[in-house]
Amino acid sequence: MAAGVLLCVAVNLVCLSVCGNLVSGERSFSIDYKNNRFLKDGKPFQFISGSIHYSRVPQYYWKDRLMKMYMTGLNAVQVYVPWNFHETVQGVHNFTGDRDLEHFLDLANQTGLLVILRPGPYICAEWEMGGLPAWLLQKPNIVLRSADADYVQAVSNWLAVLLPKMKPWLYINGGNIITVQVENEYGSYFACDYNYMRHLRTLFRFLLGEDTVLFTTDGNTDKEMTCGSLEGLYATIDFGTDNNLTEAFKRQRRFEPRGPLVNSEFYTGWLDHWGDPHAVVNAQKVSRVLAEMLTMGANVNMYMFEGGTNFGYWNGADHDTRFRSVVTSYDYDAPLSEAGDPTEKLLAIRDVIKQFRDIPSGPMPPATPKFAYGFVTLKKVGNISDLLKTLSPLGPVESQYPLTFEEMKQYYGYVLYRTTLPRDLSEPTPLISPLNGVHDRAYVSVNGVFQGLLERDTVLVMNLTGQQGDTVDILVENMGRVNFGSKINDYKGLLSDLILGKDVLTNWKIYPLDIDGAIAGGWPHSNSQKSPPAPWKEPSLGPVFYRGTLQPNGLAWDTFLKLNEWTKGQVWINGVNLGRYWPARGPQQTLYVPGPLLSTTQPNNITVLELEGAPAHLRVLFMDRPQLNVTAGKS
Ligand code: 6GJ
Repeated sequence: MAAGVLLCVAVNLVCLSVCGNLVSGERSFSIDYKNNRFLKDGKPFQFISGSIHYSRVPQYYWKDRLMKMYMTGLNAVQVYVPWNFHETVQGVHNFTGDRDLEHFLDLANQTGLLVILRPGPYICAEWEMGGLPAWLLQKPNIVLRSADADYVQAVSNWLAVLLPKMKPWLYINGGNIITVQVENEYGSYFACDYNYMRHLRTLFRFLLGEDTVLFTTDGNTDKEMTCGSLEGLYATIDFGTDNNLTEAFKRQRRFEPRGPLVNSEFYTGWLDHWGDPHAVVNAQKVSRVLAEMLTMGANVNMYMFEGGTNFGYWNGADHDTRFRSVVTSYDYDAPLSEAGDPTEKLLAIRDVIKQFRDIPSGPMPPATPKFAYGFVTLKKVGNISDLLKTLSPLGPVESQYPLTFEEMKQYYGYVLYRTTLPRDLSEPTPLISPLNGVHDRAYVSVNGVFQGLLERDTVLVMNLTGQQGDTVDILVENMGRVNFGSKINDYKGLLSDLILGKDVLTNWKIYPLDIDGAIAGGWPHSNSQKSPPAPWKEPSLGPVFYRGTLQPNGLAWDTFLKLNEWTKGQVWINGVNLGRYWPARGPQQTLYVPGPLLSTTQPNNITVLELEGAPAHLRVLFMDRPQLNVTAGKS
């Protein structure tokens, strides 16, 4: 009897180690180093995945997008978790509504999609500061993405909140998360701090358990793979359509001689910066290279599959030779458009996947209906300088010298800096930030009259005129913090003194502006908070608020807002901050308006902050299609 029991136990142990829990019927997901593949429940598994960012799609559309991804034949989705989206204010965690990550995971599970989770804590993603919360910059000279004690403490506190929420969602625990990425392309960061990565590995292991498949992703160079990979974390690589596949996967093999081939970010498109041409990637090229990788047995995640939108102030920026802010649309020329519409690229990808696995039978869910609601004429509410009681109810902070957004403990949007002219300026007198310290755009008015702007790296001087004692208002806009490279500790506001002629401007009144809070409270549409009618009707230059209403017509369909001949600003509809517009630069000319945010019965409140100059007609247009590819001067 004893021998029989021992034999049975021995067989079980052998089977468990070779086949992965077949015996117990438990769920398992692991790496089969012998046969260079993943195993799911003991069987060979190849993921065909697509990236979707829940933080860029309103919750009411999550199921729609996931269903379209499933019907394309994907068996997994790859998801970033932006730390600053969930802990915008230090110590205050928000996982509700559009931030309800577990609801998103559940919808993916219901749809039959596994999840590749990428919780960072840094994620890049053309997201504000690469997902890191700006309050980290409270500590001057903090070394982000390193073993810096303050940074590591904040990271540990965050992951101690997030990862226990994720543990039940692990596939091995009954959920749908099959693998978890540690950090993001760490090899592309200057610090190359192995102690930081070791700390993350310890944290992830402790909080998720020893059996989770943890991995890293790095760019297609030896240096990046060297600094980004770490023993115990499976090293994967990312590259687009213009790379030599054999060479790229040979590079991955140099770091993972055994195990599955994985391209964690196969670029199906690319991002747009304001002022650059709209980026596109050829659909045939994408489908051809995808077919080649799947033929090699590689696991592929398509970045992006559904890009979505940088609502509010969530866009990031790049800083290579100069600061370049990412546009509001994250369409990315992805297989699903920003509005979730299937494209020719999606159909081409589906045709490829059909060659490798059965795809679900049934129709591809169609594009959501779009409606052209037509023109709305806005009315002027007032100059931002005249609205400070509403927008900055606690009043200004007084300081001899300018304070940054971070010192003001306001991290996003706009801050108004006010001082007075130190002397008469009968001749145009240069105003400069000698250390290029305007982060990122400053709109300058004297006694409420707009006189021009300064822009980081681009417009470093402007001329002022006026009389001693005149009020100088400088509205500074955070255009999004750098999300890639060594400049991610991207402080905002007036980072250095402003010099006017020979004078250093001092004695500042600095107004943090809670525009979103005022609008959420009903301003400027509600009677109780309606601003007095502007003394004049025609638009004026500089930062001015306008309002209007889109009358309901019984439909709440997606639409696209075009601000033709407007210059640059921000739009809110029914209290939702749709993001930035900048038709004067492009290439984005329309803002995506998700239908469900519109009312079918009540007037839809439109609020526009125009920063430079509105057209005389004050009209905006709701169209039934997007326009993302018209760059200024190149239309
Ligand atoms: C990835 O690295 C990143 O992991 N990536 C891009 N990198 C730009 C590198 C410039 C030298 S562009 C699109 C993606 C996402 O940012 C992703 O988060």
